Amino acid sequence: MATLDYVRQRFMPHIWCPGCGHGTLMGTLIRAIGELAIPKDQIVMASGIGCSSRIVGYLDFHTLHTLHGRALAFATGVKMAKPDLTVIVPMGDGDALAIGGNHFIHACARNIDVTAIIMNNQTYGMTGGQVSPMTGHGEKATTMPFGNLGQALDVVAVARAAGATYVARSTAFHAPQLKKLLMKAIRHRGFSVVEVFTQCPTYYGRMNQRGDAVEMMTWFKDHAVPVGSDAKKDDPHRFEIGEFVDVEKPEYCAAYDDVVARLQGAEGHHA
Ligand SMILES: Cc1ncc(C[n+]2csc(CCOP(=O)(O)OP(=O)(O)O)c2C)c(N)n1
Ligand code: SF4
Repeated sequence: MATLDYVRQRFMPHIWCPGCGHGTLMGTLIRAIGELAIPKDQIVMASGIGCSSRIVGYLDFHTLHTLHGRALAFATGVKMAKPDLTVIVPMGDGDALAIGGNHFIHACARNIDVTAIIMNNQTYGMTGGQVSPMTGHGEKATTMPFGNLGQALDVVAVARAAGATYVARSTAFHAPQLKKLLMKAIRHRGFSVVEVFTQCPTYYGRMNQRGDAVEMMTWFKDHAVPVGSDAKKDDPHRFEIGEFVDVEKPEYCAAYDDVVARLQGAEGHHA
C-alpha cells in the first residue's frame, strides 16, 4: 500500500511547526508499517494529548485521541479486547513520563503486546515549552528560565528496569535506522518501547540556542553513537542509539488466554 493511503489528507495541512521532528517520525512510521504490510484495519493507534499525539488524527487507522498521559491505559483495554490487532501508542515525553509515568512503568512490567513510541523533544511542545522529565540539567524551558534544576530521566534505563521486553532508541536524523527499529518493535510480541529524539525548534531549540531544525538534527548526528560503542567517550553530550533490550517473556494477553482455557478445562472436567 502506498504510504499516502495511510494519511487522512482531509486533515492537512497539519498543525506542526516547520521543521518539527514529529513529522519525520510520522513519515518513518508509515513507511515501517507499509513494509510490514499490515492491513490498515488491523492497526489501532491510541494517543494522549500533545503535538506528538496529533499523529492519531492524521493517520487512517482505528485511532483514539484520548487523555493526556492515559493512552497506554486505553491501549491496554483495546489489546485485551482484541488481541489480534496491532496496537501502537505514539506519545510525547511529557505524556509518557510525567503524567503518564505510572502507566508507563506498569505497562513495561505487564508485558502486554503494545508498541510505545516516545517522541522525546525534551519539552512540552503543545503547551508552550515547559520543562519535561527529559529536559537536561541546566537546559532552559519557559518554567525554568534560569535552566532546569533537575536532571533528565533516561527512558531507556527506566523501560529496561521496569521490564520492557524490547527497548530501542533512535533520532529524527537517523530515519533509515529508525524505520528498522520500529518494524522490529511492532513485530515484537510483548511490550516494546522506541524512544525517538525529535527536534522542537520552536521552543526547546529556540530557548537553548540550538539553531534551526537542520542544526538540531545535525546535533543528533554529531552526538549519537551505536549501542556499546566506545566512540566519542570525551563528548559529554554523547548518547547511544540502537537496540538495548530484545528478550522474550510471557505476553499478558496470551497468559490471560491460558487462564481462560485452564478454567474452561476445569469446568468441563467437573461437568
Ligand atoms: C490532564 C491534562 N493535563 C494537562 C494537559 C495540558 N497538556 C496538553 S499537552 C501537554 C504536554 C505536551 O508535552 P508532551 O507530552 O511532551 O508532547 P509534545 O507536545 O511535546 O509533543 C500538557 C501539559 C492536558 N491536556 N490534560
Ligand atoms: S511546538 Fe515544537 S513539538 Fe510542537 S509542533 Fe512546534 S516544533 Fe513541534
